[in-house]
Amino acid sequence: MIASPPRTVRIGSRKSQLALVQTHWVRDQLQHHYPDRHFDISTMSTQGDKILDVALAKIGDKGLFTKELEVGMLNGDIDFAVHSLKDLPTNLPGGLILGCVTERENPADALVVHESHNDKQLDTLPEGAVVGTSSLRRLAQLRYHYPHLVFKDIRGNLNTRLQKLDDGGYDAIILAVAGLERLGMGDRVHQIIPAEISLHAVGQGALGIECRSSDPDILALLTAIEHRPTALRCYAERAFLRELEGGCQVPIGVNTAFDGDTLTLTGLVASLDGKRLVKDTLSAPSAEAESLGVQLAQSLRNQGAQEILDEILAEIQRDG
Ligand code: DPM
Repeated sequence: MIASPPRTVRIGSRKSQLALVQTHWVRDQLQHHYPDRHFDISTMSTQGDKILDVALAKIGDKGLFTKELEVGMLNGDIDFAVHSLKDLPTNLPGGLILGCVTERENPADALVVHESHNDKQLDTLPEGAVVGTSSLRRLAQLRYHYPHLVFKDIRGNLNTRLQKLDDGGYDAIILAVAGLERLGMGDRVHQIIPAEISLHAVGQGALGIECRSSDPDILALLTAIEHRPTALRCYAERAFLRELEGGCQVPIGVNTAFDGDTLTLTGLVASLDGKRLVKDTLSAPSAEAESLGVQLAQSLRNQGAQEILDEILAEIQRDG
């Protein structure tokens, strides 16, 4: 009997420039490991790509950038989807799993400045300088440290945001280092924001591949590009977020590091006015990554994080 040739692997991606760069990178890696397999990319627009004028935190749907791709996987139109891991909800629809996490790039945030501030850093931006971000996490932590700065929403893809900055609508904006670097715009990173000032988002800087839990062929292929230390760090971070989050974007930041097999997780919950920060650090062996995240979440709750989360949820619902 002649075995039938292996099926073509269909990869799903959002259409944004960043998403396509990430998906092509994954495709190229897999093609290198499996020269005889055929890989195809299909692109889809997600809700998050269509709604560009509303602050993300107010849309409130956690699957903003993933839902259409998930329907595609459950229908069998595509076999897996490549996401920025930080955009992948911590609870996935039944039948789908986080099948693979790739090696993380720099997970920090960057300050990007208007040319008139080329000689400044976060510490030296003048009173009243307008800083663009739509991330409640960035907003709350930066307000805490720099109450004299003014924060203003900014939406759109990376190029749109950089254009709005260069056109003078903002004195500075905050973006992920990893996104700028992947798009070949690493030269726009003016200052890497230190973890002591602002903790990064859960999963930031890593790619997450979502696939059907019942698809051993795809799961086996993906092991070739899995980066275990990144995966363990992100499991801890995602367990922390899953344990804390309501149904909306809240100011939650993390940092993780390995020392031998010991994983250390720092987590933070901040109030929107930047007046209160609840922050703590715990360590555990890497095999206990998920329970480390859960434990840290419980510890922050006991230190006042729950009141902050309840207030934010009420505020977002009130503002509709
Ligand atoms: C999520 C947030 C943002 C993105 C919220 C946060 C930033 C939104 C904004 C969950 N997704 O980080 O607190 O600043 O208005 C996003 C970016 C990347 C993936 C761009 C960015 C690239 C970096 C990566 C948008 N998603 O954060 O500057 O892959 O980690």
